[in-house]
Amino acid sequence: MTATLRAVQADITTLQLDAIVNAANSSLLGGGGVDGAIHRAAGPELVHECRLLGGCKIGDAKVTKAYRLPAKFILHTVGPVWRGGGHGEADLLASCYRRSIEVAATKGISSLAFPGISTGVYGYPVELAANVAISSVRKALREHSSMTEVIFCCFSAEDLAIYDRLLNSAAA
Ligand code: AR6
Repeated sequence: MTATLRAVQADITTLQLDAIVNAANSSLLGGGGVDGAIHRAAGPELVHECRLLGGCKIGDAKVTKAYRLPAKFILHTVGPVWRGGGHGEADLLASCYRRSIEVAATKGISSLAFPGISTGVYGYPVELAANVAISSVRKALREHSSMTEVIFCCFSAEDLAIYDRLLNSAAA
């Protein structure tokens, strides 16, 4: 089966899919941006479960339940801080997308949405990050045929325009 890959503009906490991905920090204990929004919407049980996970390395992903969210699970991944691009940022960011899909597959998750990991507080330029995101997801989907729907959830219209353009170009 080929998964549908598309971009939408939305608040990721509202999406009714098997799972949403959180752009967390390595403590997994919450923060600002999408992480803060997810913790607020999921409720306080989420941080209790996160405390048991012992943190998460940059480029890795861990899974929790989604509590009060419409989704069933949350994949928590930790993106790299942008330091100019010469510090392995692209490989680490690609790993976030790959590991999220790998961990999702172990839970039988077949639909999930990603935010623009690292493109907020962590400063990764959006278009460079979107190229990494799209190519990493396409590659991972070739190995996880149980995944049927992957959404790139953009917070702004500008980010959505970038994703739409890249998804429609053969080079992405
Ligand atoms: N729905 C979808 N996307 C959102 C939402 C939302 N509700 N809120 C923000 N975004 P950021 P990072 C977008 O800063 O760069 C946290 O404090 C936002 O516009 O949330 O990976 C963590 O604890 C941007 O495109 O994540 C870490 O310390 C994208 O989500 C640190 O920030 C990611 O922005 C992680 O930084």
